[in-house]
Amino acid sequence: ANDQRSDRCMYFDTHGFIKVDQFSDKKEVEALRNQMGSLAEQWDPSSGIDSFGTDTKENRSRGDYFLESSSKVHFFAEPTALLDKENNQKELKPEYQTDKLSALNKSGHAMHMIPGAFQNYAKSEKVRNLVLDLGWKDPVVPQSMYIFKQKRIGGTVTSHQDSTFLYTTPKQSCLGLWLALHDATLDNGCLWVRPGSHWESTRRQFKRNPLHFGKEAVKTRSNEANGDTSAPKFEMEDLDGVQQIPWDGAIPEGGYDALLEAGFVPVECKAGDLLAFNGELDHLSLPNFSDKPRHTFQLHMVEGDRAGVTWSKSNWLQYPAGLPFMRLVE
Ligand code: AKG
Repeated sequence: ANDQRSDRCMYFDTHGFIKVDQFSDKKEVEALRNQMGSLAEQWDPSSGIDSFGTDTKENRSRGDYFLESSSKVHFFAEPTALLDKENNQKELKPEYQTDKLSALNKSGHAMHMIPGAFQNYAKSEKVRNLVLDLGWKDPVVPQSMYIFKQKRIGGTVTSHQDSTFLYTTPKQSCLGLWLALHDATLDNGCLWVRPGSHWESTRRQFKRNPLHFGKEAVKTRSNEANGDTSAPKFEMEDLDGVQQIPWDGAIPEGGYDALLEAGFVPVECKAGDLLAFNGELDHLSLPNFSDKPRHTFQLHMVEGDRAGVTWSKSNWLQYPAGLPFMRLVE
């Protein structure tokens, strides 16, 4: 068992990711999909909804519903499934009103904080053992995400490193556990990774904009009737000294050649397979035009204070005062 462990560690260290076949059995995969089914069923879109896409403009303009999802379960629809109403409000297009699930892009960011299959999985011995095996010392879980990648309308996830969104100091320490809840294939938008890219530094940091959240901004805000400032809530900062790779964002039309040339490889998975990857590994997924959905559940962890690592105060995701991130090791 020891040899096996060091093999997977060595592969992970070298390439930035590993695939673990059948990490979850059929029963667990079904329990996870079912819990999301009932959460979505209970969700009333008139109480809150927003869209989710991953280009730079969409990243910067996220609003309060996103911000408040840090320690809750909020639902984000595909932009193409929503209609704009007055005052920046959105609603599901009529064809999705009786089938809310089919409109969803993702749910986040604290499924692991409520009792049930998500939490059982997050706290499972196999998750803890894997994470410790891969070298994490004091792993804590800032967020979980359920990505739907729906049949026909499931959108692109542009190339990015997760450390951009889960930034820590004095070093990056993010680890993503991406669990396939359906078979993920080239047809329905499997994940693509760029092996070895985790040796490059984090090239961008997604930050709370001080012009919105800082003291000056609060002053401005209190003068405004609608309680908001004109400064966007978030900014995407290019980090000094990091060479920008030619690939960032847009997915080319027509074929996979350009992606392969840029060094990306597709990782097809069976339902229950897991990809564990370093937060600095570049990855993306293409749209799903097929007639099969491709659900996944993701846990993102970082090192905690007992490993000498600090969660950046600039990260978009901040818990309410007094609520700690879930620890994997007591
Ligand atoms: C992420 O978890 O950071 C992803 O990029 C997920 C992409 C996907 O599942 O399509």
